[in-house]
Amino acid sequence: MSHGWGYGANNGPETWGKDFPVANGRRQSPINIVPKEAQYDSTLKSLKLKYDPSNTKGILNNGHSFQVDYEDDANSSILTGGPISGTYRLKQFHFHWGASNDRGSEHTINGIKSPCELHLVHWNTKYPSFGEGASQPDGLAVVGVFLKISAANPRLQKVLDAFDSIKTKGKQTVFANFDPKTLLPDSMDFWTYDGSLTTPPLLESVSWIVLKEPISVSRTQMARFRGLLFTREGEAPCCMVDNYRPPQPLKGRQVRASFK
Ligand code: B30
Ligand code: ZN
Repeated sequence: MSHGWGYGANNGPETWGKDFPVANGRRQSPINIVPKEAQYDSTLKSLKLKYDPSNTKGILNNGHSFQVDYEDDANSSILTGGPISGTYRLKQFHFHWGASNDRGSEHTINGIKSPCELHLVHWNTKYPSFGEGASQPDGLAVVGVFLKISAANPRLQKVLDAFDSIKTKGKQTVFANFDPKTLLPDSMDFWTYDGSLTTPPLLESVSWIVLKEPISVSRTQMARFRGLLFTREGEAPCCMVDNYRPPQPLKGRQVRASFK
């Protein structure tokens, strides 16, 4: 583990518990969602996302995914409603995906994997920063969106077109004026449960909001995700694929649904 955690045989999800014992905690993510077991909760509010595209900071290959970062020093890009109280600020969004289209998502539905999953990461403004929220039980809220193979998604194109500039770990480039709301499906129906970050440090601070309706991605677009590399420039290239954690034990947690 001299190079830290990753998704390989020697540093992958099965090994994370050695350095991060919370990997075996009470509220780990992702989970397998069984819609028949989810409880409809009429008290859940509708989700409200209000994003300011001018807050977009850049796009980065962080060596385990790529992320688009947002300025979070004011309440300009926020999530409210749903299962959360108060206001959560957008920090970044990123994806998890497979080496082939039969896997790649972190959450599964009735055991079914999607080829890719989008995560929009927000932090609770009752705390002073993302970093402080990340260690509080109500500190973070992540909206998860499944991608399904279908028609090419024109809303993804600007992201995909940046990949040439961030092929290797540590590379970043300008990425401006992007409204992640354009990536969301028509329906905001969701499941919600209390969970964790799905990568180390696996902190148990996330209110998960997983949308029922997927967005589309074409086979060709999925192939472009797989052209990114886990590795740095000059290292033996290793394609960024299968960067997902498999479902973790529910341990008695309740999954609630915003819809009947
Ligand atoms: S996720 O949405 O549960 N997959 C983090 C945020 C969201 C998720 C997982 C992790 C996170 O902020 N991790 C700590 C920060 N990272 C930098 C980063 O944002 O990308 C530090 C690191 O791991 O070394 Cu990766
Ligand atoms: Zn994620």
